Amino acid sequence: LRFLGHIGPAETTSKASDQPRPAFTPLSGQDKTIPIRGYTRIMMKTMTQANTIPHFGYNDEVVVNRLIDLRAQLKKLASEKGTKMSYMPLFIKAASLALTQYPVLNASLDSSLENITYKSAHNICVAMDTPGGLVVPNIKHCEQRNLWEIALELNRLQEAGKRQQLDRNDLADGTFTLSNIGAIGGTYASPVIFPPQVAIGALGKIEVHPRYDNHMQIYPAHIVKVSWAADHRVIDGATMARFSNLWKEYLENPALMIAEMR
Ligand code: CAO
Repeated sequence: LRFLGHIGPAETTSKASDQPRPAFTPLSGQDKTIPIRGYTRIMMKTMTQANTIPHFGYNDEVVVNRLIDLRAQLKKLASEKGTKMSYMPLFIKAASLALTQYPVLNASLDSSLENITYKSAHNICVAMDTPGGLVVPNIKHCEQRNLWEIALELNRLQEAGKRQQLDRNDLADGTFTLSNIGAIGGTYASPVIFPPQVAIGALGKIEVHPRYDNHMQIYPAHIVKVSWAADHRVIDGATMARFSNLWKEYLENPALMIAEMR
């Protein structure tokens, strides 16, 4: 467990949807101006920069019936491993495996727009809703971590985010981002790239919908919708679609994902 020396035992966790942000005190007839600080200040800077990126959007739906079975098994074992197992570690690992085959999505563009750097590490950022606002820490070297290691690190970041005590290092050097807005609700989103990264994916809430199987029989499909955005200066739509297809294949057939893990 090369990366896990700093991780303590599992702490109490709760759902993002259970934790409404603290509201401002209702205004009482007077305007109030407050400085933009903390996580919101970082969001303002990065999103202003992101606004210069031509975004290409691509959406799809993923049937996660088998993934749900796998997650249920892992969830039962999670407390023994000192963590919790949500769907995020599975989404993250599938992304890392797919990035191995489509490294242009795990890259960064320099400010002069002359060079693209293919990053060797899959430092996958996770957008987090915290009492201090949106923050985007990353899990370093997802390509080298197993599902438990990703889950442990995600837990640590989530707990540190809630306390607004993320380290500078947790926020630095991310290479690709996933945003699980479905933890709060919704289906599709229009995620905004976190520069200098070149791609981001947003996940909706897992819902049951009727779908046809190969024999044209209707069955209850558990579906998660995904919305990708890529920097169209360096990534074309076909590459984005092929990456998404592979990520989807891993999640729809988790045995394939497990077979490809090192
Ligand atoms: N569909 C269905 N269930 C979901 C789900 C989804 N998309 N996402 C989470 N859940 C369920 C989990 O399975 C888990 O269930 P159990 O209690 O049975 O284990 C529970 O909700 C826990 O969710 P969680 O939110 O604590 O954990 P997570 O790992 O799924 O997500 C995090 C972690 C940090 C991504 C999430 O808490 C969060 O902050 N999401 C919001 C991201 C956001 O704001 N994005 C917008 C960015 S742009 O402004």
